[in-house]
Amino acid sequence: MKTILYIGLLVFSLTFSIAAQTAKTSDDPKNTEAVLKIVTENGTVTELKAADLAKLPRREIKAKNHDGKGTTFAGVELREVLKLAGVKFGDAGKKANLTSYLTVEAADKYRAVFAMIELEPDFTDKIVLLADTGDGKPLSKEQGSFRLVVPDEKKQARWVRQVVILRITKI
Ligand SMILES: Nc1nc2c(c(=O)[nH]1)N[C@H]1C(S)=C(S)[C@@H](COP(=O)(O)O)O[C@H]1N2
Ligand SMILES: [Mo]
Repeated sequence: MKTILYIGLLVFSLTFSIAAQTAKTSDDPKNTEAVLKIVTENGTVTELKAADLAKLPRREIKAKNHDGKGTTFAGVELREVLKLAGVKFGDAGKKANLTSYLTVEAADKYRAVFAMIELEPDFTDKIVLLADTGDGKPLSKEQGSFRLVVPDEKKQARWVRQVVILRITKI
């Protein structure tokens, strides 16, 4: 009897916490919720909202998916997102960017690193896009609100889905 009561209580509290989670992450028309966090090398946390990202220049790129299908992704360049947290590129930043790296962290704990210098336009034309649409439609639930698209790579392992944290570390 006691066990049934405990299980009942567990199910109840689980349902309740799931409901609370959903309420927190549901589509808010006012875009007041943080959608992405940037942690810079000194530990400063910048919480970005959808409205912050909406102000950035958008870019479209055609790339081949993991399944070999061509898709037109759209979103903002990762470099531009990092600038919102005060990260510098070009003359003001490239020296520091030579000795730091970016860890892109996903909701499922998947992670991939980029050397910051890979995002430096003086060094490379490489595109690292933080995409939010594919062929004009929002990304699937599995891909998350944002996924990286790195069109010039032979493997899609750094196309991190469900990006939630961008973390910069000094070597
Ligand atoms: N969050 C997250 N992103 C991820 C992965 C993952 O397991 N979790 N797998 C990576 C790997 S190894 C590949 S090949 C691609 C697969 O891309 P797809 O989702 O378009 O099939 O996603 C990458 N991004
Ligand atoms: Mo992969």
